[in-house]
Formats: sequence, structure tokens, C-alpha cells
Amino acid sequence: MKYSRAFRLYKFFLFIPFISISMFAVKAQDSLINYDEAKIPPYTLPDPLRLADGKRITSSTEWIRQQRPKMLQLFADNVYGKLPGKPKELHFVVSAIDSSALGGIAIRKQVTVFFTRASAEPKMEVLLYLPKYAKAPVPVCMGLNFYGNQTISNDAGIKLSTQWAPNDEEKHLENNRATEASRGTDAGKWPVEEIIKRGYGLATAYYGDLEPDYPEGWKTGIRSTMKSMLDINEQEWSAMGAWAWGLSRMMDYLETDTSVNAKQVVITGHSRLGKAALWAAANDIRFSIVISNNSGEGGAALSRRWFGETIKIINTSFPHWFVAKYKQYNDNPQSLPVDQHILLSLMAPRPLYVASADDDKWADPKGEFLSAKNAEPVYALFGKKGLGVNEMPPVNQPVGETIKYHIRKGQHDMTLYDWQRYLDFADKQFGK
Ligand code: GTR
Repeated sequence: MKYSRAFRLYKFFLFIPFISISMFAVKAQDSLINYDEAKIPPYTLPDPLRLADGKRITSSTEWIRQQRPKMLQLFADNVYGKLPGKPKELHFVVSAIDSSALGGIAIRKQVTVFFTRASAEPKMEVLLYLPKYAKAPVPVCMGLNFYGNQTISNDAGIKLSTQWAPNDEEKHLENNRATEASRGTDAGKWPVEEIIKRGYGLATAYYGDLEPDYPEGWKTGIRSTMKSMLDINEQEWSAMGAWAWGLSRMMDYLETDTSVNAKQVVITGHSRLGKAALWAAANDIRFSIVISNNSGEGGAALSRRWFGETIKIINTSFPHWFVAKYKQYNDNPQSLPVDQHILLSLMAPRPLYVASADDDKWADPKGEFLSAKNAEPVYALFGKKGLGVNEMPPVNQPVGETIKYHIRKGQHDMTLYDWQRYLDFADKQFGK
């Protein structure tokens, strides 16, 4: 997104007139924002290898059997909430196929993922592009989008989203709905042709299909509509949980599509959707490569480092993103039993790419780097190499092996540069 963080926060407060937190709350937070390395108080990160009884684990088997489930549980209890499984009545309807999309290089499928037997709400619309001339099932990159499937490309065949969307002049979302003019307005984040030409498919869905992104969104999203089906109360999970859950349902569909190599699915997400992707991948090991693009606070960045966005700020601006208990750590991130390097450790031994942008101070690029760095001990249990450096690399110079990191020149965004690095990484990991 091109707007500054402050402006986008401002817009967020504007489009929800009934929001209880006033603009003054944002102003009051200014003093809570730090961009000075010298002012960061010392902090100690929890050790992912230390068991509750003080012993340290030394093998991948101990990690998988003993420590990993405990760490995952700590994130569920304190940060993201419970994550329910697949609903019994889940089913898919391929509603449209174009076998000559994007000027003839791709097949476009539009698939409705129904969460219940009834062919009505609640559902998620998945847009899938596949390289047309593939000789075998293809690897697929997947992730949620911010404004509706039609915004990711100018392809006129994409169905317009019918869900609630935030009003946005630049994206042409009006009266909380998509308009024809919204087509392709977020295409900069989705270089579909490039992905297809590299031999990958692309699957995406609008995150608002799962839960509209505002504090009361749970009332119309899956946390309410799927409540009895999933046997979970609305407040036992979070908006982040709802979005992560949708990513796993998208994976459920991909597993049924014979054109897709479901063993080679790359999960990705930008910013808040990067946070959702990380939470999805921590829970669901079917995602074989995990990519965090500028996910920041509550995503890849360390919470204990006082730089840019903080737990308190994120919980105040977006009270619905995480569970209520997370607010207990607003003034004391040190007391959180986990930190985000442990979330990244939950990806092990799968290849993990963490990316920052140098103008994206709000997301704390260094905190993202250090988080990836501190996931190395868990990867080492599997004999996997991490970043291989101790200092942040210069801009546009990726480092690392199974854990990779780059800091791109520029703003908070997901650009062609980022995608090219991710595809290079996937090629290497998949031996392409
Ligand atoms: C910001 C929020 C960030 C990030 C971002 C985005 O306003 O503070 O944590 O998620 O939104 O999603 O673009």
C-alpha cells in the first residue's frame, strides 16, 4: 500500500464511524513509538530449546514430539487463539474455467469453497491460475489478498467480490463493495504473468470472505457463521485465526486439484496477511515453503524489541486481530512466554523466507531479521542452515539457505523484486 502507516491508520478509523477508539488514542500513542536503536531497552528472548523443567532439547525428535506442540499451544493461548480443523461439510465447486487466460499462457479456475453443505454462505472464492503448458502437476504460490480477487489483475474474467470491503478511493471500493473500476487496482502486488512464466500456479482469495477486517467483523464472519459447525466460541479465536483457517481450506482444495502438486505449495502473505500466513503455516505442515513479506509486529518481528509498531499499538488499533489475552502483554512484552522467533521456529525444517523493506520502519526490519536469526537453533536440530550471517545484509542482497532473508529498497509493499527472490528460492528448494 502506498499510504504512510499513519495515514492508513487514520483511514481505518474513518471507515468505521462507530469505532469506540478515537483518533486521540492514536495521537496518544505517538510517545509509544520508538525509531531509535539507542533507546531500545535490553531484552532477553525466550529459548525455544528450553523445556519447562529447565532441560534443553538436543534433537529434532524431541522438538517435534515434546517442544513444538507446547510452543504452538503457547501461541494459541496467548496470541492468536485456537485454530479449528476442517469442517465435515467442506466442499468445492469449480464455478468457472478459462483454458486460455492471460493472453493464452494460463488456465484460470474460479472455485467456491463452501464451508457447509448448503451451497450458500459461508464460503470463500478461490482464484487459481495455472501455467497452461505444464507437463506435470505444478507447484503453487498461495496467499490471501486485501481487496478482492478482481483487484489482483486486469483480467476481466475474474468475478467481482460481493463481500464487504473497506471504502477506498484508490482501490475503487465504494459503499463497502467492489466496483468494476477496482479491477487490477492492487495488481502491483501480484505479478501473475511472471509467476506463470516461471512454471508456478497462483491461488488467492479475499481475506474478507473469512472475516471483514474491523473490530465487529466477527459478527458476520466465519467466527459467527461457523461457530456451531466448528464447535468454537467467537472469542476463543481471532480475526488472524479466521484468516489463517481460510488459508488451510484453500490448501484443502489444492490437494484435490490434479493439476497442482500439493507437496509443493508455497504460502505467502504481505503485512497483516503475512501474519496470517505464518500462523497458518505454524499449524498446518502441508505448506512446504513459508514466506513472510513485511509481516512486522505479530508476524515475523520480535515483540520484545521496542521499535516501530508494538503489541500495545497493534492491540489498540486492531483489537480484533488477536485474542483478548494478548492485551495482557501491552505494557510488558517481556512477560509473554513466547516471541516471534519461536513462531518462525515452528516452520522448521521447512524452507522459510523472511523479507523486509528499508522504508518500512513500522514493521521493524531489524526485528524481523533478528527473529529469523534466532530461529536458527531449531533449524540446526534438523541439520538445516539458517541465515549464515550475524549482521543485517545491505539492501537487495538476500542471505541464507533454508532460512533466507532480504531487505528490499523501498516501501512497505510486495513487489516484483520480492516475488522474483521468492521464486528463485522455491526453484532452489524444489530442485527446479
Ligand atoms: C498496519 C498495521 C501493521 C500491518 C499493516 C498492513 O496498519 O499496523 O501491523 O499489518 O497495517 O497490513 O498493511
